[in-house]
Amino acid sequence: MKYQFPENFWWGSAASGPQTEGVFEGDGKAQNIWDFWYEEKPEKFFNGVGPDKTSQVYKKYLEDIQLMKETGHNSFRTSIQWSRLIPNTQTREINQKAVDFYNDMIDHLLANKIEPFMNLYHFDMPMELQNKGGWLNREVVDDYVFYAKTCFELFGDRVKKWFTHNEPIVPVEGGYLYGWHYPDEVNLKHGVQVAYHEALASAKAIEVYHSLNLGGEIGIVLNLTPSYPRDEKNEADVKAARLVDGLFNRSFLDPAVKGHFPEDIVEWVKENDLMPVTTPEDLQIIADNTIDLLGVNYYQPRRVKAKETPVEISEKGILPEDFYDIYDMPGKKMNPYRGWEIYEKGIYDTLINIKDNYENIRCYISENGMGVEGEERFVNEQGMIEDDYRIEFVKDHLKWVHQAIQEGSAVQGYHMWTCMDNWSWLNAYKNRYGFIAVDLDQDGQRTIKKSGYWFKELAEANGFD
Ligand code: BGP
Repeated sequence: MKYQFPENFWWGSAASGPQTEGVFEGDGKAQNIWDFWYEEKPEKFFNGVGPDKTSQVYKKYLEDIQLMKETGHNSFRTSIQWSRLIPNTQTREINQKAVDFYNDMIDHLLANKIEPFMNLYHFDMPMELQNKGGWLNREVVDDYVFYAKTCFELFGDRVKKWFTHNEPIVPVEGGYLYGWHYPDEVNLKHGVQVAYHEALASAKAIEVYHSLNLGGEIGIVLNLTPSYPRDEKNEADVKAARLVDGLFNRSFLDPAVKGHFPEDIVEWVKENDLMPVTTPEDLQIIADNTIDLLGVNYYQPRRVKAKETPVEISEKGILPEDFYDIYDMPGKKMNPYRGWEIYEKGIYDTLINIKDNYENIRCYISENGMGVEGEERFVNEQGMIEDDYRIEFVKDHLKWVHQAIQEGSAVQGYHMWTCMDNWSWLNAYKNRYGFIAVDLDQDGQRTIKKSGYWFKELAEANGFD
């Protein structure tokens, strides 16, 4: 069977500033929460590798753009680093070196026929702003809007696809529940306030973007994790799965597309005394400024069952897990390295949900990928990593994307996580995701993997057999 994709389908990959650029003397970048956390607790990071030693894209971007061409990219997403562009959040002075860097990268991408998609916030709160509470502090929403406007004005003449956040639920989970992000608190009430401010910041940035009439589109990138009940006939399981879907997916998807928070979740938040501080004007701004385009990151499903284990509420207050249990489904297919289930049909279910329940808004797969540890063992005699498992993974997901298109989904493209192996927060370089290998011992030397060459054929044929 031939899987042919619509004309002008976006083929490419995604990355982020903080995971790729690196920190160099004299670059004028200020600390963000990752630079700070690494300085404070380097032992938390896999093999002690921190955000300074990323893939050196700040220095190597010209070479990298050629590699993107060689791997079939017609589009590429990264993010601007807030702490690079506006190092001093008091004076709000712009770092000209950052402007020159992003300008040159954007210009070279365009000259090589690779459309730049630009994200604004990818987990990288400037440390100065975190010191006043980060997303917990309402003032930071205004700081963010200033940052967003600055980016639109500087780069919006050429960048026509913007995203306000990448996976805004993750800073909530990571920073306020599960300890993967600074400030490493356990406090759901704070988490709810953070989520609210992120959603508000997104709507305000969209308002500014549209008012500037730059002729492009703006959206948000969400990690939509379809929630499946253990047993569809068991009401308690279904109810638990619905709550989980509300907390982790609809909490951002609904305000982004429909302009309001989901009623069942608002109720739940009220019942559990977690209401954030809001104003009626905020809710109007959220209602009036919905997205043009949705990025969907899809890695894994969530399997859920009704709460079976006893709930012990600690002094830290309630947690989402007090209301459900994770269902460890027997026989599920796993990526053993990352510990994530591989469920290809989840990408289709997500796209169909968007088609049926979210106005079939224009969307694209903004991340999908497979992190594998120890890929050196797949290097062949020519020095190339033969990552056939990754090719299979992509094909198996694309078949379902294709199916969704047949059924009317407005999905516009597919971006892999990621272009070249990059630094992934606490996991650092543990799991490699790239089309292109990066050798940290050889000054970040790049080598295209088998999947990278395959992706070029895929993009050129706009499909595969
Ligand atoms: C996504 C993030 C990326 C990247 C990826 C892989 O959620 O948007 O920034 O980190 O996941 O994550 P990990 O390294 O945790 O496997």
